[in-house]
Amino acid sequence: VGRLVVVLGDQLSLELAALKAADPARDVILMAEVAAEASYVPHHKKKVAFLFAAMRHHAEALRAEGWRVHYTRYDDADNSGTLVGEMGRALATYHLSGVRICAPGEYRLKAEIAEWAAAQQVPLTMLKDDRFLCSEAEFQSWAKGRKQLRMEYFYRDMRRKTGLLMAGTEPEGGRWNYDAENRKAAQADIFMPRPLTFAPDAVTQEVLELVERHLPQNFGELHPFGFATTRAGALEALELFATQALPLFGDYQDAMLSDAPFLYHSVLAQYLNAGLLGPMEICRRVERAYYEGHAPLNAVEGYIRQIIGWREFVRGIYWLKMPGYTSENFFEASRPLPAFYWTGDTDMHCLAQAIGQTRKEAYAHHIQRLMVTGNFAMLAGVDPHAVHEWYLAVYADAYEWVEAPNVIGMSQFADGGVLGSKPYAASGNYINKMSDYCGACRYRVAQKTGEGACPFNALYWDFMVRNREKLSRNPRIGHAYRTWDRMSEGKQAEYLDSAKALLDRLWD
Ligand code: FAD
Ligand code: DLZ
Ligand code: SF4
Repeated sequence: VGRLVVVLGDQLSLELAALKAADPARDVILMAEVAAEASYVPHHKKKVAFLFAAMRHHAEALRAEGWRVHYTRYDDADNSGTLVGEMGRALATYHLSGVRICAPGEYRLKAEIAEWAAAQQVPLTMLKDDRFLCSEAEFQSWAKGRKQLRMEYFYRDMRRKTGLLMAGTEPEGGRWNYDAENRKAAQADIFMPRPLTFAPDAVTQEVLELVERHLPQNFGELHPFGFATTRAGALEALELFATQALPLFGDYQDAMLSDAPFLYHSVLAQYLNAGLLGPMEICRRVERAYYEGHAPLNAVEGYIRQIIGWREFVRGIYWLKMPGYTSENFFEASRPLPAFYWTGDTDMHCLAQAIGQTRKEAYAHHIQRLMVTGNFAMLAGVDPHAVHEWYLAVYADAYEWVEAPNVIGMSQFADGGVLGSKPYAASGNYINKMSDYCGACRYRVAQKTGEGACPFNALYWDFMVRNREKLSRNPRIGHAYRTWDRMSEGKQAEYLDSAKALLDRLWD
């Protein structure tokens, strides 16, 4: 008797471990579009459309390879609405003996499937997802006994393990990290290649109509839709990035410009996280650009670090800390998320830009996520769980295993310093340095307090003062409190009064 092989919406790879272990003659593959997955947060319409269209194309690719695929469409009359419901139905329909699946990326779904199988007495084989370079067990043994978990040391081990940018046992160029050469501010007249866009084919068109019909309340704009929905398209997008944008990726990695949503970023995370591309093939392609002399070492090293360093590191932290990680709240922040996070309707130009492009593209780059939307929510004292649910909904690349450590840990410091060593709190000055936003803003970045002052300025000090007890022992923050203590009482009161006035207005 054959088995049911389940392929989840973010497991769209023909190399998946669950397929390698399966038998096309006897086993049946299940793929299912279900309401439970489409609605556990109000996912961006483009995210759902991308995933469903990519799932449908992948089902075709599997059939072309000789697999028998049972595919549940979202609007099938007998769709039970959950993945375990569809698994139960398929087991009965095909008289199969059990389920084989690669471990889901999210704790929630992994637990649900395991509980269902135990309750139904369905034999379940959950395989390690070998699309990652570092397994959960490897990360745990790396983390064990370390007082602090720091990405940089983990990253060096990943360089050694993969051999990427290695000259024997030494790092290429003699240094592990070239960030000192990165992080330039951008000017509006630099040339920027746009990421490739793809005209929807008939399969994708049908999905777009489905999303419009069934998920009209979800966040974001569905049209125009230009994501690749096949592996071939994703490979083209990788090629364009490696040849056009990569050379300046490092220089402008932290820059922000009005109406330039992508700059020199790769916009590949949605393909990588869904399985259309693999981390090593991306890194090898990028590494080749260095050895062939097309891209400098600072760009190539910086890019590879994001994938084999940060991406693997945050996944390790996720599995180390779950369950419970998404409820952490170090600062005990409890305010609701301001409504403009959903509409983009705010006079703060930096936030209007970051949220506006998020609505349009289901995309914002790292510094927008960290230093604009993330920073503001932390300074304003928003409940980190609400912030987490927003990020999980609005980005095409968002799955909890990668989103939660970035939001709860890196951006909100809600884990108290497991992932990062200090909060990424910044006043308007940082945003002004790294962007052209402030010149187009109704607020004045140089004005610290009072009507017309940049809200980040007073909120920054309010945040620091509010959390002094929790932060003052942190050696990387002490200097900020020394600055505060040197201010006159009158100045301090102006900051705190301005912040109070701003906070009183935020939730009107
Ligand atoms: P590039 O800038 O071109 O970077 C290359 C690749 O490196 C990305 O595709 C991604 O795979 C990887 N990468 C870079 N930084 C990180 C990081 N910090 N963690 C993990 N991978 C990284 N990334 C997600 O994939 N999904 C998320 O839901 C997500 N949520 C985030 C939330 C916040 C608050 C922050 C600060 C960051 C978040 N990130 C997330 C990380 C990063 O912002 C995105 O990976 C990146 O913006 C995706 O765009 P890109 O493909 O153009 O990336
Ligand atoms: C994100 C998502 C969505 C929107 N829809 C589906 C779906 O209908 N069917 C499916 O198999 N997977 C979907 N996914 C991806 C899953 O939520 C993802 O596999 C888990 O979150 C684990 O990472
Ligand atoms: Fe943002 Fe302040 Fe600059 Fe306006 S002035 S764009 S609110 S940082």
